[in-house]
Amino acid sequence: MSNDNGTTLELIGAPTDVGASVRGAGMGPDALRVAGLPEALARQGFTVLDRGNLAGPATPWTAPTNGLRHLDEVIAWNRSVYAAVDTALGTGHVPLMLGGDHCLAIGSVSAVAWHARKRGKKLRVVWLDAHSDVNTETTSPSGNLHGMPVSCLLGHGPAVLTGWSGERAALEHDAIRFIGIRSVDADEKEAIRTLGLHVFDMRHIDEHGMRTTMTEALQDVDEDTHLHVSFDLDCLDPNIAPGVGTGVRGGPTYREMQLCMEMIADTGRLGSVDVVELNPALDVRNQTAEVAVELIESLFGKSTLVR
Ligand SMILES: [Mn+2]
Repeated sequence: MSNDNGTTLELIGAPTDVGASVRGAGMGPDALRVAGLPEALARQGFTVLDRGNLAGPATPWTAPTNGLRHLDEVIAWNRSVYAAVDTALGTGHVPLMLGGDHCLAIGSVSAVAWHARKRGKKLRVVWLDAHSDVNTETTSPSGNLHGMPVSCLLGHGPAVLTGWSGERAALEHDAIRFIGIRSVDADEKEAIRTLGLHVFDMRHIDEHGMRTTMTEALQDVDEDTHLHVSFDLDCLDPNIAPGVGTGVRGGPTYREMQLCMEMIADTGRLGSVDVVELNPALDVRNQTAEVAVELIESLFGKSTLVR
């Protein structure tokens, strides 16, 4: 291809709602394909390898056991995601894990953390979300694991879901920046304080703007940093992204989110991405998937303005 930019992106579909509260996120990967994600990235000069969808257990929709819902199935799906992301990174490719719900970030970020550690790279995770996802089996009101991936990655989740990166904690508390947060349970607020997490909530964005917020969030990203973006589509305001299971009003606007993505792209350090919680069953004419594709284009360096 004449405009080949030398980077290969691997699309890894993980079609499951195993950690979610409502059904439908399992259709997310195909909705992103229908919205033209592979073609859009190819037009930007990337070589795009669509690995198709991983296989895994059906969601049983049973009640939680010991505060955790569908734990065995969550482990199985995350093992598959870990293996696929590990393979992509091992080949020098950039993995895009298409969820699926946000529990799948346990597998993907653990694999990224293992690679970063092996190469002596600093890992920085940008967590774009309405929620802080830092519940545990003792604090979660629902037992749904899509509300717990951050705890697991920090080494505080159930033992079977921690330590996959070679250390108990895949992430140190100061390796993650939360953007767009506006729905935090009381116990999660306590956890954020106790753990010393860096949370840029909607009030911060309201008061300082997205530009200052992202400047702060990306401040110490340098040439030795592997940047991972975990993009929960419920970060967006439900007006522009209705196709999510747990929407919360008052999120970033389309333009604010574009700027967020463009500033991440400007670092030149993006090495892996999750796109999760797209729920086509709740969407309107696939518009959330289409917005997601436009934002992912910006995340990979397409400027919406002429520069
Ligand atoms: Mn989330």
